[in-house]
Amino acid sequence: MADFSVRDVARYHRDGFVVVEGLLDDLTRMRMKQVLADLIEAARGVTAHDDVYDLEPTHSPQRPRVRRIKKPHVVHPVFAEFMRSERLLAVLSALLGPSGVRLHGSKLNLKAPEGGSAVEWHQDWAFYPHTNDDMLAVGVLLDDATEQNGPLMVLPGSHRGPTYDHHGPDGLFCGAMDPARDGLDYGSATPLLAPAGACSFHHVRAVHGSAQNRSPHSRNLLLYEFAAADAFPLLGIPDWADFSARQLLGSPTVVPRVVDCPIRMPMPPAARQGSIYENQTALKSRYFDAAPASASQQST
Ligand SMILES: O=C(O)CCC(=O)C(=O)O
Repeated sequence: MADFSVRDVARYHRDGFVVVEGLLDDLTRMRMKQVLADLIEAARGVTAHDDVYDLEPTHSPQRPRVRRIKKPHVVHPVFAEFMRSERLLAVLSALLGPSGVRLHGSKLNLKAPEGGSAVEWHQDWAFYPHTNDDMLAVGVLLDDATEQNGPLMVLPGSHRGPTYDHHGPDGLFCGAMDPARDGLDYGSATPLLAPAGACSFHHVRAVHGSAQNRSPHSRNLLLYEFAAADAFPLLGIPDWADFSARQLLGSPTVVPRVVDCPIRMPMPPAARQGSIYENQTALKSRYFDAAPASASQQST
């Protein structure tokens, strides 16, 4: 069982992130990696982004390159089981407070060796503002996170700052901050380096991003987004049954807790929707190198 202490909770509130080693046991991690390998193999027959796959620009049937598995908790039970594990829920409860815990969403971001895509600086809060900001993302390391393989990086303390503009020059939401405009010292970001099996927890307002994978090893990161049960989405609840089914801890409520937080709405929507990678193609001044382009690129 992983070590998680009151000091970790304090560190999370101070820095906007914390890393807990050993939360995911090796056996489950190996099962997840096998499921992932099978999904990548099956992507040989996929030519365009769909409900499961977001593809790298360099993807081809001969050399399948997947950038993201969408909603892994729906795609395979191994990913649904871990998010309900007692050890993970105990940490979430300590970080999100007494109202309970609701899953907001999940994704599995893949960075293939030598070139897996970068993710530009952003705040998750800019995508899905809620009535309060007791929300976070858990990054489950399926592989070691190293300096070279494009680890998640977070600007410490940024979760207590403004909500930055994530709109492009055309006025549409683009899911990325403009490094030429924001004046932040991105060089001071902390890379969340840890051995496989560790989990990182970053606050929904923390500024974060990650570079291309420059190593010969894969960097596969399973992400779950969680909210306090009394945080309600400002963009609305299209399906109450689904919303309720995603509550993993605590009693159901119809009473949102409302807290004064800096909010920007992700409107009008991005020109290229589907995933953050697609949204961010609208950004003019990138901080990280873009993935190499390819004629086989197709978007949904
Ligand atoms: O995969 C990564 O390194 C970053 C992912 C991320 O921040 C996101 O998908 O919102």
